[in-house]
Amino acid sequence: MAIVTSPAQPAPADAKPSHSQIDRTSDLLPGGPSEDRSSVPVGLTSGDRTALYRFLVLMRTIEERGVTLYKQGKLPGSFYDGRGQEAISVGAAFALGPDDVISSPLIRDLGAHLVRGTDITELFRHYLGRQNVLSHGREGNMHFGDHQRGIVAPVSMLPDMMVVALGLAMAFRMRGEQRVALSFFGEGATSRGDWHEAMNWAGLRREPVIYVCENNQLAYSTPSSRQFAVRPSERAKGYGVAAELIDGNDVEAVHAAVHRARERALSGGGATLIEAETMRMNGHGSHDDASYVAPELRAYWEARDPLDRYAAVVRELGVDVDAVRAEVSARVDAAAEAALATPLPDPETAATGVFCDGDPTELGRGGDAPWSRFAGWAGGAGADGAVGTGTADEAALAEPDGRGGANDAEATR
Ligand SMILES: Cc1ncc(C[n+]2csc(CCOP(=O)(O)OP(=O)(O)O)c2C)c(N)n1
Ligand SMILES: [Mg+2]
Repeated sequence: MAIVTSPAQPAPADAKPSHSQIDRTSDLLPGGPSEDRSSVPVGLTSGDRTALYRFLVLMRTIEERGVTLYKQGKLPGSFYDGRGQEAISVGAAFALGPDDVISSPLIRDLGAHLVRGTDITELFRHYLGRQNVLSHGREGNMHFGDHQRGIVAPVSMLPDMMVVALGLAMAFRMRGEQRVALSFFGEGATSRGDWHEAMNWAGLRREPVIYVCENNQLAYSTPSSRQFAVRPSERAKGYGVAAELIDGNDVEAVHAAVHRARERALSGGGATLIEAETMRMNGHGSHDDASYVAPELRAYWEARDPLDRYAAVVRELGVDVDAVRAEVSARVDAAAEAALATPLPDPETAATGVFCDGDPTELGRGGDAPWSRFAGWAGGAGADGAVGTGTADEAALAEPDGRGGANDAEATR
């Protein structure tokens, strides 16, 4: 039987829209089928919700400071941030278990590092090119990871880390380990060949991998309407990969979708692509004023700011959001000041650390993962309900009200 792929009636010669029509703002606004979203919160305690809010505020506050430092000429290169997209990396990382691996957080995904407990003074030292444990002052962008925290450092070629995540997932499946790999990437990266190769293999072999596509409407200055005819979550069917289109500005929707994808992966159901719809609220980097973004598009998303929306949720729980913001702001101030007072690396060390010295460190720390809300259930370091115990930053984020612990009555998992 013939498969008809073209319309029965030929399109009139003048039907092809012009670029100006393609680029009209209304094409970029959510509506129609994309409004069909699912957001079932999974097992979040009030302590979890408070922690999620703090992580959102922490990411926003750190990145606002980064932009300021760049504009003051104190931060070399450029600064890349995820303003407006905080709910995605925070919500996704928060849904992972202690053995799961992130490969990798990219330039909009600082929240994933924060959830796993990266020290924010070290982070500012890294941004500023000072001596630090993350990159030793070798660069100031987001190219760092932490094997002990189960984070693989990214390379810039997009979306190569999808393929690395796939390899990790294959290894987990072949070894019979109950672990998943999660990869972040933008919608622009789905136009590259590697995306198709990774999706094909993930679907074919039912790998335990979670792909989180951040559809922030733009790839540098190119709108999605000039990137592809079919959105990534709809394309997933063609590869045998489960897909969800979600509201990327709703941290609990992101958390729930990643939770579902993880359950699917661990039960042999294979890969999931989550397309999280959002908006990049700043330029591609701080050097880009994003003057090509229509003001009404920005206003539409500003009214759906993920922090404002979640502040309304946690206020209902009795959280003093102003106090959280003030506390986070003070911590970020202190971290930035400490980083500014840190010396640059010794030029004599420029060639050290280029190649791996000694044995590679283990990827992830299993049930001893202090960052994981699942650690308590696994009998690990989180059993006291703390977010994490590894650093002063983690301790400052800890909530004493039983977040994620084994005895928490609100936890449904
Ligand atoms: C293979 C490849 N080509 C080009 C680039 C340069 N580049 C870096 S970010 C970017 C835009 C990516 O857009 P998207 O994937 O939508 O991510 P976003 O920046 O919106 O988060 C480009 C073209 C790259 N890093 N890798
Ligand atoms: Mg994009």
